[in-house]
Amino acid sequence: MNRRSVSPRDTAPQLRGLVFDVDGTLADTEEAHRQAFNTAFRAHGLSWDWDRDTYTRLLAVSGGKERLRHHIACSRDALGDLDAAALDASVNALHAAKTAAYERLVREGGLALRPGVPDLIEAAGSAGLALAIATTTTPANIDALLGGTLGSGWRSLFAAVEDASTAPLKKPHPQVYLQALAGLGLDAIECLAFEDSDNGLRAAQGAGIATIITPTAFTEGQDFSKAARVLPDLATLTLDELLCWHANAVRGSIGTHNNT
Ligand code: XBP
Ligand code: MG
Repeated sequence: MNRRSVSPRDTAPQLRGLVFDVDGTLADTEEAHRQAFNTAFRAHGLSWDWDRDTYTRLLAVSGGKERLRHHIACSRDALGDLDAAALDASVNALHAAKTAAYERLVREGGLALRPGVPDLIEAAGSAGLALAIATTTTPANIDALLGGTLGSGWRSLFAAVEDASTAPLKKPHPQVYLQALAGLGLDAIECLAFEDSDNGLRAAQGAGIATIITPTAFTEGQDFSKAARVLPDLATLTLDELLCWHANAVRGSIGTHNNT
């Protein structure tokens, strides 16, 4: 029997899934989030006003509600003197107002997807890759953004959508990526992740997924040393390049594995 030696390349896992972060990756949304937070503060009679520098620092905390709690604690605001139930109620009310303001901004202002994102989603889907979303943002925000950019049928493009409602442990915890892999029914080595922040990179890495970073003005300068690639955007990225990068990343990990 002809026993052709099987090289690692023959049995190397293929690229079968792409997992996308939302805010900052699919679209440059954080300025809209920042404005929505400030609109909610005014509507609730609060003097808080998060400028870009402040918001850039606060983005180190994933999750809008967690970010509000962090701000209340760090600014020693009077809200911090409330009992747990009253503080919960205040944070939830503020965040609901912010989410409504963000939805209005997105639906009226028409945020576009970042360069290359629509083409990559289409090419990957046509090539039979499974797509997933792994975000710490609120489901309503995803629907407002992707409904306005990919159309009302956007959900059918993604085999799995994991968000703040399904993955309460926020990035850099890997929970949202682990759940996205489970939703895809794929192993980490069969996927690539797309992120914009070091929190997101650490979350995807925690789930074992090689990650491509496209920073924004809010995240440039963060530590992306463990990323598979750092690109200004996805405008010139081709599916063939992705397949080649993935094959190299897998060979590298197989090589590492064989040397251990
Ligand atoms: C980024 C976040 C979110 C948004 C605000 O999400 O951390 O909290 O800043 O949205 P992603 P919410 O993982 O997509 O980068 O107020 O709904 O949390
Ligand atoms: Mg992000």
